[in-house]
Amino acid sequence: MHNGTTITQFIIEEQRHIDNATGDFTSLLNDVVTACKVISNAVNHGALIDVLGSAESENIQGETQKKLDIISNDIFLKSNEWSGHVAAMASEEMEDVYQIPSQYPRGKYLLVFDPLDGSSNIDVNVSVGTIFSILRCPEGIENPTAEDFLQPGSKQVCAGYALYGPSSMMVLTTGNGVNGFTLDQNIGEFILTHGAMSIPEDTQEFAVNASNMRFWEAPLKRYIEECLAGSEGPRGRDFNMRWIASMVAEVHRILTRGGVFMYPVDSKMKAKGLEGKLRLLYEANPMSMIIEQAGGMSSTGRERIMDIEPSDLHQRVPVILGSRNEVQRAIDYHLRDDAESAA
Ligand code: AHM
Ligand code: MG
Repeated sequence: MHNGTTITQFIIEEQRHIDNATGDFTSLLNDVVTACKVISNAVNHGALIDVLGSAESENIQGETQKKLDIISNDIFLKSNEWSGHVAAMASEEMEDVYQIPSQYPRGKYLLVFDPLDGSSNIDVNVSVGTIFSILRCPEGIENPTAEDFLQPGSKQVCAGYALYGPSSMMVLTTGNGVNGFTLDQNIGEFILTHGAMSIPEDTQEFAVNASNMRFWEAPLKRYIEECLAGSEGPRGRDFNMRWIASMVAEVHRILTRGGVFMYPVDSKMKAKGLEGKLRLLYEANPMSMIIEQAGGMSSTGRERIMDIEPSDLHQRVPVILGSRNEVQRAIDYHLRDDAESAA
């Protein structure tokens, strides 16, 4: 028998401190939590319910979709369209903004999500997750368009992720610190297990897909080469490397024991006119809010991610986030390199 704080209790208690709170936001978050429980259940059952493998379709980014990408996207839409709290939704898996069906009332929030991040891991039974972000719908807008979603990350009302790993967890911020909840499968509730999560300032662990190293820009190459040189190199200490290829799992590790995560822009992407791999609205902004709220730092290497004014719903950005002293060092290398090239 548990007697811990459920996520619902936690959210309601947080909202009590906010003047004029109507309860809309609490209800919206409850629906998001429900969606994540349903996705968690589908991920857990995997091959038993025939949800693994490719769907043989492509998303707007030209990436092959997994069956679970589409199932998770539908679960998110269906869980959140009916309540009257959401004005419109946008997802990594959909080209256009999702309008609330006409039989339902519209609310004051915009819901943005990556329904199943890291889904290339799903068939090999490695952790995946859901990432979400909540924005306010601009005043007076009845039918939100893509433009209404183009708000900098600093305007997010809430950001969170669900991690479907050895245990399912939900990690959440509403701008007042970061808290983690573990799903108790027996009672179907997320219970507060990781209060006030915070990221150590220093770390000896980095996460990057090093197979792309030859395509990177000079400052990132320098940063990683110095880490790899270990105690014999300029850093004078050994570093450890991890790469799960699942951003949610990577960020969760950093929130738990520190580290730095990097998905830089490289010359292959630039040749295709892309500014990175990860998406600003669905991945970079929500994760940046969580990382900053836990005392970490998040940057493209040249600017704070949450300051970027988005220009496109599916915009991509380079991402460097985690323990602040290492992120700051990577930024310094970028800025120094830029200054030298300009001189
Ligand atoms: P996805 O949204 O299509 O799953 O892509 C995002 C994922 C991140 O979770 C992860 O950090 C990265 O892609 C892994 O990329 P790679 O396969 O190049 O290592
Ligand atoms: Mg993703």
